[in-house]
Amino acid sequence: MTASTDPQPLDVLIVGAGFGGLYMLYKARQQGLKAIVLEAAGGVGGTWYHNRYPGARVDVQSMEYSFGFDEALQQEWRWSERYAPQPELLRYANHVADRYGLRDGITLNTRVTKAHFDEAAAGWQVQAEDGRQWQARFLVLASGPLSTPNKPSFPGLEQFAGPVYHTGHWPHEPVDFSGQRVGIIGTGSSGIQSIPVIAAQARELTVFQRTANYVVPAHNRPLDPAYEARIKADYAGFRARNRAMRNGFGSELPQHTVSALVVSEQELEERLEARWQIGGFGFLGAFSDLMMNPKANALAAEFVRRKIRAAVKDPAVAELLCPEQTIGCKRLCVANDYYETFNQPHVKLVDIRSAPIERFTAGGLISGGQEHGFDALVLATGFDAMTGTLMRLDLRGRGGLRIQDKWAGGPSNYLGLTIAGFPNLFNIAGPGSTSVFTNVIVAIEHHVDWITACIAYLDARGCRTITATEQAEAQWVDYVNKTADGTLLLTCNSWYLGANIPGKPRQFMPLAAGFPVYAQKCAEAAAQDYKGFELA
Ligand code: NA7
Repeated sequence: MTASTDPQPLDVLIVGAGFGGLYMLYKARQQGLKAIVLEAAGGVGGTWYHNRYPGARVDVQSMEYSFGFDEALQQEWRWSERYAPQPELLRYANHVADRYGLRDGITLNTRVTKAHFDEAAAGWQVQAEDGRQWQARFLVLASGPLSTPNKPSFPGLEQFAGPVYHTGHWPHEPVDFSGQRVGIIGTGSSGIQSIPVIAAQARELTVFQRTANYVVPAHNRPLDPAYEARIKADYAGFRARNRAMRNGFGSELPQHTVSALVVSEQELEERLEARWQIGGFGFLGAFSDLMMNPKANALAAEFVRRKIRAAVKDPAVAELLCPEQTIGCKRLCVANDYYETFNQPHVKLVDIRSAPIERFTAGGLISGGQEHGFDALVLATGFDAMTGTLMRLDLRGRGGLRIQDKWAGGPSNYLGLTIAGFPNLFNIAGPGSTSVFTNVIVAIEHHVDWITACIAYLDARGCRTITATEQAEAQWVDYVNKTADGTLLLTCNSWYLGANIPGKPRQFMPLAAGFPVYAQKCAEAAAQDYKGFELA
């Protein structure tokens, strides 16, 4: 790379203006560091900028899925619903950018394509798609674990004459499906949230399902003012209690320590029903062993299948909607009215597992020898998760080491934050950390606090670089793998495992140890003068 556009090297260059990048910029500036954010999109908000499909909303409750770093912010901001819808989350991201004066540090419409470590300068040379360049001591990748949409190469898709939308890259102009026949492929969280909303608009909706998924009710509703007032009376305490939870949220629900296998049939039913009535991810916490013991898991799975059979009038459709895999192995979906949508006469379910998609035509697709016609297509086919965005970047560490070579067999890093051979680089909410298993804002705040404390430590000691050692990294990868080994998370084809992307190495990417254990390990490494790192 040649000379920098800005001759003054930055302290910190941050990639991505989602919640991770926004908080990183705020915190770096608070610490007196010269920092900027480069963002490929035309606005801030990351996930909530791109995922504007009908029905998009967060699956962690709004009072929890929000920043806790500033008491004034959390007191003043008001969520309208139990689970905030996408437009409100985007407004929140914009509010954060404005409130803390972050805009002048964010360059939009700037896709970083190259980042090379420069040994002589002990820093990073970063280049955007259009050739602009920057130099920075530290590079922070806040590009998100779910930011590269997965667009499968269906045979003949280019033949299809109508518009094709991806839920993770939804247009900014309103999309009106009124009077149209719509086809949708994919029944993960995005498909499941959008299907009831698209069904309410479209003349006909055909859902192409490869794997049925478990959906627990969201019971979404306007936020109860009494609940809001109670949380805000001690928001700091609420945040602390949530940080002590395995997933960084859900402290309002009692922790069950009982096995599903030791209770009576009646008690089993009552406890699962009570959690079903509450709604949300807490369903899997109804018993202590639902995610550890296959027999316990099967009882919860069968409970949900009974709910599906009760909700869906056509028994054949109900059977198709009943998932077979372990419940909770793929991410549980939290939504309103999903199963009931299939009772509407204009909503059709097509099983593309038994009748795979053969090819697209100008007016639809052919599966199992049968043509299904539609005017518009929605791909709710998910993301090249956790590693997809980094692996598309020309990212090179010491000695020109390419991330594509380093991670050819799957991601490896230390503490989920730093990569051996890539000095002064930090990754927020990426693989090897609790990331997507946590309320991701808790994960982000923890990572940013750790990174900025690390930079302060280095500066105080006059150190120019920090690099994870190969040995510490190997031990960490081993720990991440072992933590997943004891669970049911390896029993299905999930995006956590990379199984949704053909050819992607199968490796369980997030850390399943739980947030408190993870945070403690990160704190211990820091407290022991950055154990597992080389400081120079
Ligand atoms: P997901 O959860 O990865 O769901 C993608 C869906 O698309 C899922 O039903 C897939 O079926 C289906 N899919 C993917 N590729 C294909 C092909 N080639 N053919 C047919 N069907 C396919 O993505 P989401 O966007 O819904 O959610 C991602 C996360 O965002 C979510 O977990 C929350 O954390 C927020 P499969 O199950 O692979 O058979």
